Amino acid sequence: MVKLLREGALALLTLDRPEALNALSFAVIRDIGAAIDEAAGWDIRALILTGTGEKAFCAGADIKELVGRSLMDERAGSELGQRVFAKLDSFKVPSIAAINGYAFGGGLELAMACTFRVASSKARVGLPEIKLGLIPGYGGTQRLPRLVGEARAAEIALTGRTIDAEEALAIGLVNRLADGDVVEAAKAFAAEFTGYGLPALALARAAVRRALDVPLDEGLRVEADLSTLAYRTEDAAEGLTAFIEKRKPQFRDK
Ligand code: CO8
Repeated sequence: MVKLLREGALALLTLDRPEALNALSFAVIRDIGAAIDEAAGWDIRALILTGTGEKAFCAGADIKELVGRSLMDERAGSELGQRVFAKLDSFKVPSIAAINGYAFGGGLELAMACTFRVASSKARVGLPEIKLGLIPGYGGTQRLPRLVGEARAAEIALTGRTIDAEEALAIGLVNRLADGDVVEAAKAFAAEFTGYGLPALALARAAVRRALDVPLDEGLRVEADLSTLAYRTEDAAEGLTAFIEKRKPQFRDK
């Protein structure tokens, strides 16, 4: 139900359940977790996620599985999704959701757990859980405000309305719109950062991720610590020397 491929420096994870618009059954969520664990052992510089078919990235949690569960099962289900999606958030290299169509509910939550989002012009996203009498349970209420601000996030979660690709770009929910094939656009986006050293990429990501979690003075302390760490890398010595010698740096991920 999930395909994992390696293409040079990239891993490509594809949700492969087109007959259900790539909906997230609990088995699919477990498969995503296993695929992320497998990709973590690969020598890669970015991970791209997408969905099979023309129509959907992912239509959300498998609604048919959500009926008639116990309170404890419901909580465990939410925690499973949160845990698996957190693996993306903390994955060793940046991840990009290539949103090729619908990304609703858990599908948008999956995309939001990625570092970046690229959307096709026909992408449609939203958190429609409210229409089912539910609320998001895979991180949506926490990650959406961090991306688009509290007022917009509340509006999106409380109305359950559908957001088109242009609006998603305008509010910062996606980073880029794809002119043509969205996976190709995601690969082109990845190429903008995969040439840099992995230590600096990881430190920059870690510092930015802390920004909205801690008060400014603490965040600035984190930045001072992490930027000092960056100076200590061999890549920094190479980058600074290469600038002075007017040549292209050869980063070695050290
Ligand atoms: N779950 C299961 N099956 C689905 C889902 C889904 N989320 N979405 C679509 N499907 C299935 C349909 O049942 C249909 O199957 P079948 O042909 O066997 O009836 C097939 O996929 C095609 O779907 P449609 O015929 O509906 O296709 P349309 O193009 O007409 O509509 C839509 C596309 C608008 C995306 C529509 O399918 C839709 O509204 N889907 C549901 C979207 C939604 O509400 N998603 C949120 C789900 S809730 C959620 O994600 C909560 C996450 C956290 C919960 C924590 C719990 C532990």
